[in-house]
Amino acid sequence: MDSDYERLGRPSVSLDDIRRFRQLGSKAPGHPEYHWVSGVETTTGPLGQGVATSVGMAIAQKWLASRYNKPGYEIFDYNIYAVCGDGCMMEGVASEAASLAGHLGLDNLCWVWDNNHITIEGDTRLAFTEDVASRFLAYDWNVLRVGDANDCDRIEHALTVFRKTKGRPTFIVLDSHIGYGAPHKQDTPEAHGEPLGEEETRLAKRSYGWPEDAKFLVPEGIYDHFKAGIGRRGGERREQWTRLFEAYRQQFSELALEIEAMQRRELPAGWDRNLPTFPADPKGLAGRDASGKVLNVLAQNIPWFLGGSADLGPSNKTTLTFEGAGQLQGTSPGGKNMHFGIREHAMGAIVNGMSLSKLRPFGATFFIFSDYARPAIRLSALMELPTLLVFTHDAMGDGEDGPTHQPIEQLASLRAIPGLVTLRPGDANEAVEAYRYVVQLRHKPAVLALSRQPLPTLDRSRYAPASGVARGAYVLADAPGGNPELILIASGSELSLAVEAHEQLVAEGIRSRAVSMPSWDLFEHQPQEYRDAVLPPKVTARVAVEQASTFGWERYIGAAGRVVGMHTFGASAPLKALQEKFGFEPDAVVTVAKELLKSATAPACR
Ligand SMILES: Cc1ncc(C[n+]2csc(CCOP(=O)(O)OP(=O)(O)O)c2C)c(N)n1
Repeated sequence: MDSDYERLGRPSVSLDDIRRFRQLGSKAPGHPEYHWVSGVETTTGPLGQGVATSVGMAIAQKWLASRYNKPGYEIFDYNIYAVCGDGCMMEGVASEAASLAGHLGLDNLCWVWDNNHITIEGDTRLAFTEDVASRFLAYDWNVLRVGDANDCDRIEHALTVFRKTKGRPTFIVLDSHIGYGAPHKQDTPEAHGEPLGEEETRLAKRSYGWPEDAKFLVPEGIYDHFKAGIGRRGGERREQWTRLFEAYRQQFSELALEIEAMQRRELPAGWDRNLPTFPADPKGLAGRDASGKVLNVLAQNIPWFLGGSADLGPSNKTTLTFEGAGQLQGTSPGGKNMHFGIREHAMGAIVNGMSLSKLRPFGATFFIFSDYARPAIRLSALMELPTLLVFTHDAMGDGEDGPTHQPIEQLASLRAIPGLVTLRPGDANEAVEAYRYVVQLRHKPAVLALSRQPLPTLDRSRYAPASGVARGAYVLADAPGGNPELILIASGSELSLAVEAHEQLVAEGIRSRAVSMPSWDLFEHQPQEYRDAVLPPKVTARVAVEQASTFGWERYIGAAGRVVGMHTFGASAPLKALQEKFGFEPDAVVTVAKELLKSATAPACR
């Protein structure tokens, strides 16, 4: 796997890579990393994440089969296998995902639990004594047991039962011994994370009947054995599939084109057809409402664009309402409306699994609960997957819900994830442009933070076009004649507030410029000249307005600037009262701006 997409016909990991295990540049890194070697289907390492991702892969396989398979043409006919450890069984994300997999009856999914009873601190009895098998039975999985990890016949039998089981995922409990064959380390935590050591390695090799002194030994005949076995079988299967797909292309050319575009992460022609443009409107539209309209257009134009919410669809406005959108359920695996249930973490991982299978999935919840999905979002970025998370209620717009529901540090925290595009559009047209941008991403995930409350739709005949969103920040309104002495910078829900303050300042003869900055990440990627044109270095009087943690804003406002932001958690009250309490009103912003200008022009103390 590389940025040109899977390339076949060359070795993925060399023996030398394995010799250089965990060394810089080795293709055998500490944990399996997608993008680094072909054959690694997902990055794992944070326990539970891999198995949760496998549920997304299983959902995707069924969705793909449902849309593209035709009688005699089983184009998508694979199963998904995941091997998991005790740690995976303890992690909540695995339980969330297993619960949904059971609900959806994903009979294409098989988890094999390496039940060796050992984790880092010792025996799992230290902290883990539940009956895991019963738990999975309760999730409505088919639970099988193989009492000895070395019993290949029993393993084969269990896998055969899996392949024959319909309507339920399969969970195989495989009893095993960590460090098997190492006489002093077997069944101990030392076998988990430390090298066995020279002597113990020798003894382990002896117990296998392996040459004791040889290192990185590939015995005579192994390559031939592989070539004649897995190699030949794999080659034949691939050829068979390629022939089938060629025949499929003859019969179903449109669908074949879709499959190929999807594999390359390209969009179909006309993907942006009917994207709305919203007329100026002082009352405006909520970011979530604009988003809902755009999602419904995109999901119609892009056949493999689908998703849903963690039980907040009506609030996130993510429900796909067009005819034929359908529900994605066990009995209708080809639907487009997903219901993740209240399982944000699993949602993040499932979206990753779907994206790894080349669909364009989205997940949704309140922005505050992005925290619950964050580990999976981080992995989307690490894997360079074009996933999309739609987070609504971007600030204090949910007023009465109070501080538990009001995001403060979430923006700063997501902005800190390398490679993640975090976008907080400031009006309905910026929301459209945000989607237009992110849906074209092929190797980056994106997060949208959208308002709950209506935001004025800015008059674009008066202000700069919303297409500036694609550059991360743009001059929305400038000082008359240019040459500003003050810059107001805002994003999302506070954009119209900054515009009002700007108008007031200009009316008072202050040369103010209003900059809309929906995405730090995109702005950082612009050439220096562009960034300097938007934020001229010589203008040091800068005020950022954002209903969120002020953390990080120094980079744009400099040492002399001020942030109208949040320094505490929010509070439970109607939005208007909160705006007043926390200083998010035009007059308050104007006051801060004037103070700043005054201090900048005050004579220096002697
Ligand atoms: C989310 C997460 N928490 C903690 C760790 C650190 N960690 C790595 S391995 C491990 C123990 C895993 O035990 P098990 O799954 O039984 O693996 P085994 O000992 O069989 O190799 C822990 C706690 C991690 N990788 N991911």
